[in-house]
Formats: sequence, structure tokens, C-alpha cells
Amino acid sequence: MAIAALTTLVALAHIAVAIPQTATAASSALPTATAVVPGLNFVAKSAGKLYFGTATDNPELNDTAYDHILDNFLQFGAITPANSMKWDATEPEPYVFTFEAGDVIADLAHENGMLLRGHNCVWYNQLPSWVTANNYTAPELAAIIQNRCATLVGHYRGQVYAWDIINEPFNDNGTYREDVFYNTLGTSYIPIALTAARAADPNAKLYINEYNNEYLGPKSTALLDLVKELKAEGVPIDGVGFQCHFVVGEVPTTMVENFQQYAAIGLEFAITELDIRMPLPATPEMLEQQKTDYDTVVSACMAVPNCVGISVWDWTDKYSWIPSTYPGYGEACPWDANFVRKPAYDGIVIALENRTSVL
Ligand code: 9MR
Repeated sequence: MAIAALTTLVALAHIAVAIPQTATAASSALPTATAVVPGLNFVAKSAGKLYFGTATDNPELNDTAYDHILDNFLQFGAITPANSMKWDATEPEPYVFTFEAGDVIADLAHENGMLLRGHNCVWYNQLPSWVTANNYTAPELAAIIQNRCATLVGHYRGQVYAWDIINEPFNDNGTYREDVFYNTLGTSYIPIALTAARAADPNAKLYINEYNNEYLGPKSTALLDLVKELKAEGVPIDGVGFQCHFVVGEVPTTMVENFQQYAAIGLEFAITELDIRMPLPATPEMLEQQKTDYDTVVSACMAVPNCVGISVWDWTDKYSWIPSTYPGYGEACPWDANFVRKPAYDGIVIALENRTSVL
């Protein structure tokens, strides 16, 4: 970071410290956060991590109260577009690319001095129908993947810290997901995508991003084996993403041991999509458990130096994907729908501060 930017950060931090947090919408009896810190990214960076970040999405940016918090580098040092760099958003027709919405997020990251996490290049979901409907041959689909990764990653060359090049390639039992890519090309689609991405932006870290790989089990083993194989074959791969979409009270217990296996092969990794949902309505007890659970997950990242950063899958319940996907569940984020910090916020701070002598 440039010295000027760091000086500004420290100056802002002191201002922020001087102003105690007030809960603006504490009309309910539910507990709120009490930590008085400059922000999550500030604390994460002070603890030696590269960033504390968040996903965001273009429609949310019309909400000025939302923007006010999102744009605060003391809170968030990395941004991931939740939807606007996906295949359906960026290549709606074969070999025709649209980057307007993705550019808005890239510009936002740049203007705020935040890192950008690219998400994503190859995924079975949010695929435009042309990819699956045309019965492409293996050489045709290989060319489509190669061109997509080259064009997408090339468009954002120099702007992205890390790209989720491959998203969710495995089933929970450790077998490969039988999507159009695997069914047409076997596992060869993975090196095709990674190699094209490396050529398109040699400085971007290339990640494989997964869920249910956070704990010891067949899915994590399969991913670890894949990464070892890619490295042995000289295929570019820099990192693994652990999404961490969890349920309150059900956070896995083998995260640290699992993470250490990835560190042992020299890989960096990140918590890429953290949220911890609960059955609604929220109770003080569940919010307390959620605080413990956020602490547990962030502590697992703190315990292994190769864990470079943590991103939440949006910071506020107002825009969380959970209620529409898991009816009856919600309240998964560290800020509530009124932008009031929840006990979960304290859980994150406690985890980050336990390892630092700076603050
Ligand atoms: O947050 C995204 C949501 O707005 C979309 O409707 C959803 C559709 O697939 O994708 C969400 O993001 C997903 C991410 O890209 C990959 N991991 C799981 C995330 C939550 O579904």
C-alpha cells in the first residue's frame, strides 16, 4: 500500500476509534455488537491478513446508505461481484461479451482502493442456455472455454487480485460434478481454463472455489488431490476458495486441520463466501451462537498463515441470498437488514484481535 494511503487509513482509524458505535435501529430486544474498532478490514490487515472483504451486487449500489458502509475501506478491503462477472452476465451469446455491469464493480473496487476478486470463469450454474443446448463437440467446447477465460480475465487484466476460475467442480462425495464441461471434456476443462487465464493476466492469482470442502472429508480430499495433480503437471494454480456457507450451531470442527493440508502443499487460500444462517425469527441465543460461530471460522483462517483473507457473502441481511434459497432461514450476515452490527461482528473482531498486538 502506498504510504499516503496508509497514512489516510491510520488517520481515519483514529477518527473512527474516537466515535463510539451507536446502534441506530435497536428498537428490538435483540443484542447488537459492542466492539469499537475502526472496521473489519482495518483489524484484519493489522492482524497480518491481506483483506476482510465482501460480495456485492449491482442492484444494491442504488442504496446510498448501503454504499456508505460498502465504500469504507476500513470495513472492506476486497470486493467480489456476486453475479455480474458470471457467464450469463458476461457472455450471453456465443463469443459476444458484455462487461458493463462487471466494470461497475471493478471501478468501485478501484475507486475505494480495494482488491477485486473475480467470480467466476467456469461454473455449471448461471450458464446461458447456449452453452448446454448446442451439443458442442469436445474441441468446440474447449475453444469456448479457452476463449471465455482469455477474454474475461484479459478484460480485467491488472485489476484482479484473484480469480475463481473454476467454481464448484465436485459433488459432495468427491466425484466430479457431471456438468456439460466434465461430460464433454472430462477433467481437461480445468487445465484449459487455468492455462488461458494465466496467459490473459499473469499477475492474477488463480483459484478453484468450492463449498463443503471446509472440513475433512471426500470433497476436500478430491480437491486437494486435484490441486496436487495440477501442480505436478505444471498447470497454473495458486489458491483454493472455501466458501463457508454455514448454519448456526453447525460450523465444522475440522477446518484448521483441513486448511493445514492445503498450506502443506504451498497453496494460499481464502474464505470466500462466509455467511452463517439461522432459522427465523432470530433469538438472542441464536445471535450469540452466531457470534461464536463467526469467531470459530475466522479463527480457523487466523490459525493458518496461508489463509490470506476472508470475504462475507454480502455484509448485510438486507441483500443476503439466504432467505430466497432457504425459506425460513436468514439473518446470516454480520450486519442486520437495518445496517446495525450484530453480535456476529464482535465474533469476527474477537477472532482477528486474538492474534494481534497492534490494536
Ligand atoms: O449471490 C448469488 C445470488 O444472487 C444468485 O442468485 C445465486 C445463483 O446461483 O448465486 C449466488 O452466489 C453463489 C456464488 O456465485 C457461488 N457460491 C454460492 C453462492 C450462493 O448461491
